[in-house]
Amino acid sequence: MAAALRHDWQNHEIEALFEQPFNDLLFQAHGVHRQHFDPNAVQVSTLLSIKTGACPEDCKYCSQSGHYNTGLEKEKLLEVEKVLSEAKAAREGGATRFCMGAAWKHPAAKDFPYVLDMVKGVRALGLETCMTLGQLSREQTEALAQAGLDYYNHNIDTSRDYYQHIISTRAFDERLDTLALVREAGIKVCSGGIVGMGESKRDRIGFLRELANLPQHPDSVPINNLVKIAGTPLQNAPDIDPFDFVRMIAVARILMPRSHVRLSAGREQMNEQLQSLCFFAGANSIFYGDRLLTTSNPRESQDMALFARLGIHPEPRKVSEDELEAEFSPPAQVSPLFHDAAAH
Ligand code: SAM
Ligand code: DTB
Ligand code: SF4
Repeated sequence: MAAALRHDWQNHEIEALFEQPFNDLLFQAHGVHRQHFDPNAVQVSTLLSIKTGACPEDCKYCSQSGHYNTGLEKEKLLEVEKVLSEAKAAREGGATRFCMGAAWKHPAAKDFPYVLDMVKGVRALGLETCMTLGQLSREQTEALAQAGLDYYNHNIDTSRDYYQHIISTRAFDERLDTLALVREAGIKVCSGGIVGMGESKRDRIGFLRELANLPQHPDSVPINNLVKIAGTPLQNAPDIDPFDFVRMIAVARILMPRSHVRLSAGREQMNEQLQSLCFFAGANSIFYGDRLLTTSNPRESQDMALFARLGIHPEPRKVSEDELEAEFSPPAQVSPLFHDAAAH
């Protein structure tokens, strides 16, 4: 029988997981993974930046912060129609979730009705919806839930102690406040962070401990490997040892056995062998599509080929109860990912 979920992890226990020999850690993580998931299924999400650049926050890793000169061209909030045509293309490509990100500290009242229309429109296409818009008020979380938003992404990014070295324009606890509002509104939580920002091993432990000890584990946990952006204070951050990156995935899997752990930004800088180790260690979600928000991602055809070589298939989208009640049938998804993987 699967062990009960824990929310009382101590630093020394997490440290002991990390300190195990690599093979022991991977064996344990993969065992946990198999207890809870099909080990050959990977959830596939596509990202779109719906409002780019000129962000008032000073996150030291980000191409979109207005505090640094990264040469990024800023863009106003995209038209709803444009977002829907991108979502359609993502669906045709085989994605089951569409994640929309905006470079805001928090959404402004004038933009919010458009954001709600995006949620409704993307959902009507038969895709799961995810938004990441910064800090939210209770009214906003409730309106998003009402519009049918499935997931809200709001990363804690690193340990509580290291946070102030990475972002000075907001406090760690404000992130937790928004996460609590998202949960209370009944929206699924997506929260994770970044490694490779010069953080210590202790910070990596503290970061995962913070997520695992939330009252409820995030449904989705993105682990990003820093994409170094010229012009940001972290442009020359030291690379994380690739085996330590795999260890992060493995420990996240053990601490949060039922959450999807996403191998997120930074895949383009990883070879396929490293990515497959991450899948073995318990990663079961990726960002799929040639672009992340402002940087590039492996080409779709490359990911399809990798899935096929590994015998991995995309995880089918779960149809929600209200959709079933409305006898909604999502458009038949002729997923090239699935067909390619099945052909091998
Ligand atoms: N502005 C909103 C916020 O910060 O909550 C949403 C968008 S923001 C770009 C979403 C997440 O993307 C960040 O929390 C961070 O974890 C990740 N991210 C941003 N830039 C990154 C980079 N250069 N490398 C890796 N991850 C990055
Ligand atoms: C997350 O954890 N990673 C995504 C998503 N949530 C919004 C963003 C990655 C951004 C990578 C850098 C860029 O493309 O700007
Ligand atoms: Fe703004 Fe989000 Fe980038 Fe921070 S991570 S600068 S909040 S877009």
